Amino acid sequence: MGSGASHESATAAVAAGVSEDEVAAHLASLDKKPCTIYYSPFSNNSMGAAMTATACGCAELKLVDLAGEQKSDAYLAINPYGQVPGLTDDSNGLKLGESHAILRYLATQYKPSLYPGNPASRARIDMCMDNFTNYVFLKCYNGSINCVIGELLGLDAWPYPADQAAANAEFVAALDKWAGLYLASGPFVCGEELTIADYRAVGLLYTIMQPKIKEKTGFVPPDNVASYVSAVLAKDPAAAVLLTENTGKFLA
Ligand SMILES: N[C@@H](CCC(=O)N[C@@H](CS)C(=O)NCC(=O)O)C(=O)O
Repeated sequence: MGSGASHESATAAVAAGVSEDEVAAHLASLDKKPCTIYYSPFSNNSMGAAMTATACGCAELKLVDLAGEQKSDAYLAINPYGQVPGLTDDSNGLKLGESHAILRYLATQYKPSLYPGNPASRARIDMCMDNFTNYVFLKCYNGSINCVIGELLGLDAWPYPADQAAANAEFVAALDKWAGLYLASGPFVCGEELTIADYRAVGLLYTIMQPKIKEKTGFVPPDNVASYVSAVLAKDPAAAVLLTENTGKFLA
């Protein structure tokens, strides 16, 4: 990827003795970034990719209009499932869908400290992200969150639950379980430094703290989740800007 030496990835560069700061300086010097991240402000799957790519300094962000652009032939050539996020990397021709695959690729290729350690450490990050998606994120579709987003977008895909208080309690239980597993030692999911697991989780966790969610559903996030979001945004001001400008404006 260049950076003073010729290396295929930042992982290889760092292993060869190049510092991540040198990799970052090289990326910052480029007129055109190698990657493009295709995203929508209404999609926390894609906000995670947008924040990670911004932290890596390797990508331009491109909005996809979820009114149909995601099913266009041009976009299906990037992500055959017609969803955001998508990624292209001009340096090697890669096209990718699937948020977790994109986060792992971005870190491995451009900023390995975001996906650090040996296979056991990385497996822990993988498990955290999969746990989050399967047991927290996907709960939003029938519970406290997507009903509000659906209403604001004029979609009837996610009606309000018949028993809002029960849905809220179920979502709090899901958050408590995940937070108990991954936020207990903090300040971040894997300790002292941000990893891709934080970028995977923080978009949704920021979303659930927004005023419109409480106004429409009465949902109040657990205190430890709110503190965690504040810690992530304080650590990465660029992520804070992305969330404030996208999710925050939408749900103010
Ligand atoms: N498993 C996929 C899910 C992606 C996904 O559900 N994307 C949604 C937005 S959050 C989307 O593009 N929806 C529009 C559609 O399905 O047409 C991932 O993690 O990237």
